[in-house]
Amino acid sequence: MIKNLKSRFINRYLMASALFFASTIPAYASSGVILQSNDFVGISFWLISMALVASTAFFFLERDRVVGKWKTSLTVSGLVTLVAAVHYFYMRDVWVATGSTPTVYRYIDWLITVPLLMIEFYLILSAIAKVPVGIFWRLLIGTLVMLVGGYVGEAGYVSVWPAFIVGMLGWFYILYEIFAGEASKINANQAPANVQSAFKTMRLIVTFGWAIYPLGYFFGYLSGADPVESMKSLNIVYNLADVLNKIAFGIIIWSVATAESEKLK
Ligand SMILES: *C/C=C(C)/C=C/C=C(C)/C=C/C1=C(C)CCCC1(C)C
Repeated sequence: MIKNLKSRFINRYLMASALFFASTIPAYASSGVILQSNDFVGISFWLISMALVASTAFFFLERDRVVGKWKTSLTVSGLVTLVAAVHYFYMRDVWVATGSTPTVYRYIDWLITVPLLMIEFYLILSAIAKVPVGIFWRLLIGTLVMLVGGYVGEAGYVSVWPAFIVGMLGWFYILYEIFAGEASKINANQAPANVQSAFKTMRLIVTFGWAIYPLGYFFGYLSGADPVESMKSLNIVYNLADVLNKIAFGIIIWSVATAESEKLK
C-alpha cells in the first residue's frame, strides 16, 4: 500500500516535471518566424518534438504497471525522450528561423541520450544477472569516440573524412562489445528467453538503427551534393533515425518490462 503510494508519487512527480519542461519551451520558440508549409525538414522537427513529448508521458505513466527493477528501465526511456524533446524544440527553432543545421544542439542531445541508451543495455542485463560494471564503461568509451569524431567533423574542426572514420571506429567497438564481448556472453548464458530476445532486438537497433546516422553524415558531407540539399537530407535522416532509436527502442523495453512483470504478478 505505502509502496504503491510512493511509486505513484514518483510517477506524478516525473510527469509534472516533464510537463513543466514541455510548457516552458514555447516561450523560447517562434521568435517571430513561423513554419512554412513547404519546409518539410521543419515539419519533421515539429512532428518529432511532439512524438517525443507524448512518449515521455507514456513511459513515465507506465512505470505503474511494471515491477521492481523494470521501473528504472522505463524511467531511463522516459529521460531519453524528455532530453531529446527539449533539444528538438531548440533545434526546430534554429532550423525554422535560420534554415541552418543545429549541429551543436544535436550533439549535446546525443552526448546525453546515447550514454542513457547504453545504461539501458546495462540495466536490462542487470535485471536478470550480475553484470560487471566494466561493460558499461567500455560501451561509454565507444560512444564518446563515436560522438567526438562526428562532432569535430560536422563542426569543421577536422576534415570530414578522417573525423568520420574515427566516429565509425567508435561505433564498431560498441558493436564488437554487444555481439562478441562480455555483454553478449552474459546474455547468452544467463538471460531468460524474453530478455534474450529483447537484447537481440536492441542489438539489431544498434546495428541497423544506428547505421542510419553515418548515412545521414554521408549524405550531408561526403556525397558531394549541393550544400543546401545536403543539409536538408542530413537533418531529415537524423530526425527519422531518432524516432526509431529513441521512441521504438523505448517501446521494446516497455514491452519486455510489462511481459516480465505480468509473470511475477
Ligand atoms: C538518440 C541518438 C542516437 C541513438 C544517436 C546515435 C548516433 C550515432 C550512432 C552516430 C554515429 C556516427 C558515426 C558512426 C560516424 C561518425 C558520424 C556519426 C557521429 C553520425
